[in-house]
Amino acid sequence: MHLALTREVSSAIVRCTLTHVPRQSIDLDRARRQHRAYEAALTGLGCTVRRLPPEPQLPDAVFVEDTAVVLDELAVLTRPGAASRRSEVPSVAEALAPHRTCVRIEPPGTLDGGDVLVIGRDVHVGLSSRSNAEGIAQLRRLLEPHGYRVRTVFVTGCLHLKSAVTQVGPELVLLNPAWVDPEAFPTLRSISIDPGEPFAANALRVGNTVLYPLEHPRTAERLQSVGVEARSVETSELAKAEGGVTCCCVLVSSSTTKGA
Ligand code: CIR
Repeated sequence: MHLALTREVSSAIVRCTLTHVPRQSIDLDRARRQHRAYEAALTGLGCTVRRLPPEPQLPDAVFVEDTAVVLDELAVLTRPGAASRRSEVPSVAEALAPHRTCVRIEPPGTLDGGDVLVIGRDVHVGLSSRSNAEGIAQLRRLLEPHGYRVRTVFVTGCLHLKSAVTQVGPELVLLNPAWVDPEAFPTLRSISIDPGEPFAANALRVGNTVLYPLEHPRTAERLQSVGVEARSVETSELAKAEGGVTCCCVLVSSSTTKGA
């Protein structure tokens, strides 16, 4: 159903970029164990997991989501807002080339995949410290010819749009109303996170199931109460690097392949 590109946790992760969370010590072995369990969970949901080459010099390279936006028609290689992350893109470009026509965000545009939430033909893009107006304008020019609507969404207090809101059902989003205005999604139903779990809005939807962090049990109960089927994964170590469940893979739908 999906190819899932992942990358092992870099041995340099202790030097990761941080914006909204204080630095805490990260246990590399534990982070890698949790990451392997995450990959196994993806496999359990029907994905074929393909690991990109390791990047021992690039602290944030496990967060592959930020390097590409993959749609059925094409893939957009991003220009991450953090300059330290731009060398993560070439290996992702190489892995995507057999599957999609690839286009790029060019300077002075910046865009992180974590700011891009695709729901049907609507592409919601967070205007954040990582994705600038020029990057969003370029994305709009690249996607509108394919029938997508690109909408700018304002986010505050968090790293990316998908720290604040993700899709958890066909017409349902999970969001933190302190970080994103629910009115930005007028045509969708929304459910709020438990206020005691501010980082709980990041869920990864694969088919009709969501991979969801074990660390947010009260929000998990809310999801369950509205019928969302969730599978738990431990994310405590990568959360210290400001990552969540969407960040650690790039999903490539195999229903569409290049040239098909
Ligand atoms: C960064 O600041 O870029 C990394 N430490 C965390 C990136 C997480 N990515 C994501 O939410 N898509």
